[in-house]
Amino acid sequence: MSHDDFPTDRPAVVTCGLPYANGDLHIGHLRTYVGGDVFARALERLGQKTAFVSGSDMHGTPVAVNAERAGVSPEAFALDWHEGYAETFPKFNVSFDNYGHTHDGANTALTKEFVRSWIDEGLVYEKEVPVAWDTEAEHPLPDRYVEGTCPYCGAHARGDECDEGCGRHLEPGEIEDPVSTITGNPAEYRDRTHKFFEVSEFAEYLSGFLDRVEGTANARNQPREWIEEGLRDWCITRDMDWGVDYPDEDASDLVLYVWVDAPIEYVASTKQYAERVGDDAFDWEAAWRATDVPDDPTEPAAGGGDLVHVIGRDIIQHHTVFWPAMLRGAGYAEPRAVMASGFVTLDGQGFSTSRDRAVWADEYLDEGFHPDPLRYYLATNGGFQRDVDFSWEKFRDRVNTELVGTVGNFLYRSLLFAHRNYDEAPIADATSDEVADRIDEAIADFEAAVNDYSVRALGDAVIDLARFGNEYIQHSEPWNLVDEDPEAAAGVIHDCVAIARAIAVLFEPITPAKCERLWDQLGEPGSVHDVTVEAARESPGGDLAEPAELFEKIPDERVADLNEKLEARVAEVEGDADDEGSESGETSDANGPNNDMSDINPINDDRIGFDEFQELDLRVGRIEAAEGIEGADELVRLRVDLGAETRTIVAGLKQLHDVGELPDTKVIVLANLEKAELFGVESNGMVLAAGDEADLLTTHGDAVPGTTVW
Ligand code: B3M
Ligand code: ZN
Repeated sequence: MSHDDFPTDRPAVVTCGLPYANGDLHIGHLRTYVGGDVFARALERLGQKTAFVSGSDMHGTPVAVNAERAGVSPEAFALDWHEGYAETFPKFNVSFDNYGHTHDGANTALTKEFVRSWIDEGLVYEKEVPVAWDTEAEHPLPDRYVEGTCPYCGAHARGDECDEGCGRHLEPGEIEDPVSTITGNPAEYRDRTHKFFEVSEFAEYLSGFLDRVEGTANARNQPREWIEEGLRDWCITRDMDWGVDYPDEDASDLVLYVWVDAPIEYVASTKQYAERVGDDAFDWEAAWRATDVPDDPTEPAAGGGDLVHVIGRDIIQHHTVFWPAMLRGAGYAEPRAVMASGFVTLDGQGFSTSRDRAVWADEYLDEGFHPDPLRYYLATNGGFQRDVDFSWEKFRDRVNTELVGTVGNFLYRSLLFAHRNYDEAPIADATSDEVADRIDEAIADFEAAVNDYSVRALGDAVIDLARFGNEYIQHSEPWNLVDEDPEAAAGVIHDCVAIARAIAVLFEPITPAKCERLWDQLGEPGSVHDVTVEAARESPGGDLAEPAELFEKIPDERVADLNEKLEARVAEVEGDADDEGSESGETSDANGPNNDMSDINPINDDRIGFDEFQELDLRVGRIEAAEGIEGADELVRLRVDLGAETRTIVAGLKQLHDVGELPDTKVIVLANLEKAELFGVESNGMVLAAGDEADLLTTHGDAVPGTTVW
């Protein structure tokens, strides 16, 4: 089933993964929230009724462990961080319609309702499982209280997730060589009775769901492997005090696993929003509840709205396997899309809270930077699912070139000229056809970006329009026309103001506060946050205010100063303590190379001769078979027909392509590349692909496998 394009006549809900209420936010964390906010605003600009919700994740061991270290109760600890987040997000113009938390009554009540419906449906059973135990502290060791070795890939892992290796969720009892994080002692396994949710019942349903779900390619493709290798039931209780109590007397000593009540907050938070604004403004049940759940597992439930989850790429399994099963089991609608963002690295390396190697959210603002340039950087620096790198140099370059040089420059020269030469917005009869068409094209690009779940393409739509604006004003030379042909000059300026107005509307999702200021400068009534893209087509008519530069250039000295501060801080911490390395759960080199391939590199001026080119043996190939490689979350093993022979080639395509659809694709292969061993597989050649999304190079005619490529 393919979904209707946005905007639809259903209510949409955009959610952001809930931050654990357990520590400071740095700009790496902000990527998902900015991405979600941009997407929600873009939907609203298309006229889609949208609720944008999230909340703090208050429960579980991520909070309990840190609260224990801080010597305070988990509740007080989590509430404190929660209040901080609730203040920080709006400072970055991340404007949730509701930002709740998982410990409030709305969520705990709804969570219990979910669990009761699963019990009623016969989807919950009891089983004895080995639970890690610290015999010295006499303490059960759920989740982050235990560390050890992942049984799937051998990486160092936490009790419930292989955070440094294959990314899989781990069930209690699975981790090998368990060690207590309380005492550092080897842990013992003890049998305990726990409750299980029958995820295995949903295998057929989930496989169909993955065919339907939209969003980024990693979220659509990665889970197939987990389903194909067989779904295990999910332990939904823990031996802890902190959490939502299991809603049944026979297990009153257990709390629910944090991943049960956490996503339910998406629903609870929407409900809180609806209760505040009234059902007419937003009907949470129409958005979330199914009107009918068919018995046939291949059929989606009827009813519901357009649910879009924006998350980090480390929690794809929770959102594409457990969560859809949880929803289906409780009579709710299914997600329409999952957008999973890559991580952010800092100057090529992981952020590290313990080493203070981070650009903190508050610090960024305290340095006097406006939030919108950071939003622009985070939203557009790479495809959403790719890891991106932040450095002050790269930030400066993007701000100075694109925001100041392209957008700001166009706006300032157009509006200044208009303001100086005309008392009010220069009203020609209408926008010229050329400019009206170009604005229509930008609107079409914007709509396509939303339907493609690409926040980056939303930015491109505006930058391209501003580039056009600069060329247009440059070649039309209104400053020369103003005396000779004032009417023609007024026409050009009208066109430029029309482009400026369209920029204000179309750039609103990414730089909302700056666009509101631009809207005021244009003398437009109301708020740009309330208009739809149709407003980008309307003729400008406001009284122009004296324009001011919209974006500020970042001088080189500023960058040097910021780098020095960061280095000094890291050196100070390193002087104080041994290097602990990147903390688990934070971005680090282990999360993949710096894939910041987004910027178009200048073309290499170092020429090579034709002879050197001929040394590359490039051939047409045809993929015969493709499969994932155990333990490698990006790699696939391809069997490629090269005419004279068939080769095994390893390629980093797993997160970017549907592996099942690769066979029969024609590709271009560098056939005489040295062999290399990757995850135990010998790769004999390289498949060529372009850019961030690994767009595979192919042929457009009938060239057969083995044909040489020149
Ligand atoms: N609290 C944070 C994380 O694992 C976790 C997300 C919950 S989303 C429902 O990234
Ligand atoms: Zn693993």
